[in-house]
Amino acid sequence: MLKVHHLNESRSQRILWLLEELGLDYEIVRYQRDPKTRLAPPELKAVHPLGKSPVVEDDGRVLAESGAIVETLIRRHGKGRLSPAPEDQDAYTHWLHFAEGSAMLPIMQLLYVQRLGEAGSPLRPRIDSELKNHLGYLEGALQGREYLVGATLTGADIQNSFVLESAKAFRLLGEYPNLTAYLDRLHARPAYQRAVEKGGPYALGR
Ligand SMILES: N[C@@H](CCC(=O)N[C@@H](CS)C(=O)NCC(=O)O)C(=O)O
Repeated sequence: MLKVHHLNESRSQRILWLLEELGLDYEIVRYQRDPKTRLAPPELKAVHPLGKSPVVEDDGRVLAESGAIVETLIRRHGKGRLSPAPEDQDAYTHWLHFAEGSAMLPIMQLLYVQRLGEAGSPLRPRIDSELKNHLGYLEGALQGREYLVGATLTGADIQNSFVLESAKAFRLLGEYPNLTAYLDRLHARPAYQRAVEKGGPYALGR
């Protein structure tokens, strides 16, 4: 059976959601962040050298990096579900990579710079402008659309959900009505809600 190494309040939540959308059986191995440092416990390094979440074991094969996990699990188990139509394949690949390859960078920079307090303020203008750049790009892409690619949910939406949840946690979504409505739509899905029930408390999902 598939095994998800799940860290609380983390990117692995979207893998639980993916598996719920696909209706697959899976086991959750749970890890808790250190309450002070927010880091994963060292046991995760025994599963994968980076010691980060998500990690998935599928038929004895260890998968890490959430975009790769989303792509691999859909290819192996999706039977066509959550995949793009052939003509949308390039857009799908773009959005799948955009989440971790581009959009998460200014969000992580904001996270770290906020911890510096005043000392971080010289970096803020550049971070703020990159946040606007990436969120504005997503906002435009969702104009008049329910999903990022095609007319139905794909892995690209699941992968980008964590970007928007993190942005919302920093109260960055106020000026983006398309992103706000899109995230609400994703959160309303029964499979999303089942994943949150199974994953445990997930403040980012609110
Ligand atoms: N790009 C990686 C990022 C993995 C990552 O940084 N995961 C975070 C959780 S959201 C983590 O494990 N943090 C705990 C730590 O670094 O100790 C992915 O998408 O899987």
